Amino acid sequence: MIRRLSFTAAGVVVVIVLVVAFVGLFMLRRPGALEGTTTKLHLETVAAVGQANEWPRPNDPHPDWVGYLPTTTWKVPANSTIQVQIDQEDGASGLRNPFWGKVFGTEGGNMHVTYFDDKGNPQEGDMTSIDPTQAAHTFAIPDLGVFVPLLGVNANAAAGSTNVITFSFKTKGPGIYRWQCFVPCAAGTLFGNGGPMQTIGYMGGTLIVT
Ligand SMILES: [Cu+2]
Repeated sequence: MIRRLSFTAAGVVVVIVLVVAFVGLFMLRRPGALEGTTTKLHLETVAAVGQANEWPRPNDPHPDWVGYLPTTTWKVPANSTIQVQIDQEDGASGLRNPFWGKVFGTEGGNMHVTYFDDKGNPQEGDMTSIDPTQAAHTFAIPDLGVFVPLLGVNANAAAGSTNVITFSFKTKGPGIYRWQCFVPCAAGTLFGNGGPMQTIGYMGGTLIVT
């Protein structure tokens, strides 16, 4: 009887240790916030965080996940204009809802994009929308009405090419605003919406407005 009890107790301890390890190593582990408060966000979107050009994350627990880099938690001032540059290195996954191919909530209602055409030649221009099938990711802060589709790198562009997307938007009062990608870009997960789409530090995060 005592032996059976001690087996049970040992089993319970093992389960507790595993749960704590799971929570600590996988659920709570996430990149820290960008240091300081800034009005300029410079970000990189990649097909695999382990192969980023600008901000590699060597010890990331999911090196093959899509992600925004260097991190997805940013501090910005209230009632200010925030300038954003996104160096977009991923190919297109396509939007399930074509509505999100349109730009909303940026200053001027548009974005500036440098990209590569079907012949692989560099192009640039202001855009108010993109072909929804050509979206790699989106930058969206629903509570601020900001939605920016990020054009995927053309398959005919040279390997390692980057599209550069710039735009600005205005913050409102202090608070914590959730932001996320709306492209089901998590290849290999259910409907593309698992893994990095559900984990802070990859395709979603928080805008801390102070
Ligand atoms: Cu995405």
